[in-house]
Amino acid sequence: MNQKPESGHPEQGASRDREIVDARVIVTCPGRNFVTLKIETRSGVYGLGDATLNGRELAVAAYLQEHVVPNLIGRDAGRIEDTWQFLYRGAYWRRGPVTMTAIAAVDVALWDILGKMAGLPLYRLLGGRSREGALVYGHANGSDIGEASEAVGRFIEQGFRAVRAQCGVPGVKKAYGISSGRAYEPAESELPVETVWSTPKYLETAPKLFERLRADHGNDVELLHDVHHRLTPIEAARLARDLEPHRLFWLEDATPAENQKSFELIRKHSVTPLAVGEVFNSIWDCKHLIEQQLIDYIRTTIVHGGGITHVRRLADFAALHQVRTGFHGATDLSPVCMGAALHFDTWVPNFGIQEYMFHSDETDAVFPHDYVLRDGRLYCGESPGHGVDIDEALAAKFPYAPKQLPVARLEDGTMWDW
Ligand code: GCO
Ligand code: MG
Repeated sequence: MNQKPESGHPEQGASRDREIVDARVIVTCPGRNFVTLKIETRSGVYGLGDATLNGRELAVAAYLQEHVVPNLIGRDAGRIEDTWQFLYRGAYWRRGPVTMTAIAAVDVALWDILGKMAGLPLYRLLGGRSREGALVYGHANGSDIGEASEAVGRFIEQGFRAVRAQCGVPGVKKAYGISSGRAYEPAESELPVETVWSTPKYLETAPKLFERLRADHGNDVELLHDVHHRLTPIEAARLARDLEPHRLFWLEDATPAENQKSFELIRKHSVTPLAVGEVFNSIWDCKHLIEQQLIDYIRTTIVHGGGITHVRRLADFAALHQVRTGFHGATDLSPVCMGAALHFDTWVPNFGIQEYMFHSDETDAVFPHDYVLRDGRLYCGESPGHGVDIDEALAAKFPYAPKQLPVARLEDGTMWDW
């Protein structure tokens, strides 16, 4: 890869400093698995990128180790766009969650290096502040409606202005999003847990949950709900219409979105705002949804959407169609992704909301960071780059443990969407 500047080139010294001399994939499991890419330059400045894909961590680690890292050594870390184009076009087998998560890890690490070399926090490199803090939503859940309402109350007491609410469904053994004590962590076993799903029972319960939440907590708190891809378009339209009186901030993943046109059916029947995209990995997964204004929030985040370089294009395209960002931010996205996302949230003009689930204390110790939660908003720090580091010695103490996400079947055994 001929990137060496001609002798006497004005940039010669600087670009030598930016030369990538090492890139390492760090897999650690402080309570759950994370994959991190660390790119080091000749100057000693290094950058970090999150490469975690829940349940498929080693696929991304191998993609990086075998197919990306050898191409990075000797490159100019300052050529962020060119590296992105090289990794995207050069993959030949374009897009997909593994490829785009690997590209994202490189991209974020290079933006982190740029910030550190420039002595600027990432949001300054993107265009400066559009807001002080990023409105966040927490995850409240309960085994039944009463417990869920109590959990929502606790988040309101902690200062959250927006809360996602999920509750158990009578007759459904393991409904989505219901934690057993500690923070909800779906990847709980080496092989997928098989769960049984009943849409009729769910459609009976969900409207009652939000009727109760509005009765208990009033209209000021923003309420969100995640269907997690489980309804057909017409069922999603029914739920969105049934929830209209409760004025949700958004209804998420109402139906699987490979068929982007299916959202036209939901839109025709309801004004409940719609969010989708945590499983998307490129602008092409949501182009129709956005340009036809079939959704209100796009959830595709930095770690799975090809990094800052691609998600910035996606956010700008969304802005043209009055669609706002609502980044995915579950515990299976590392603090490195959260750090980069918060800088993006601080800059992006069409910001909507940021999902925020508390990481475990072990995770926070492995990934020291400078972002802080205050009065229902997350504030990125002023450190150069994205403000998140990794304690490699501590990370080494948490070996990888194979974990996969659950699967779901209908009561008659039909394979369904988890
Ligand atoms: C969310 C997501 C998570 C996912 C998890 C998968 O809205 O935060 O739906 O709950 O299930 O990120 O790894
Ligand atoms: Mg979700």
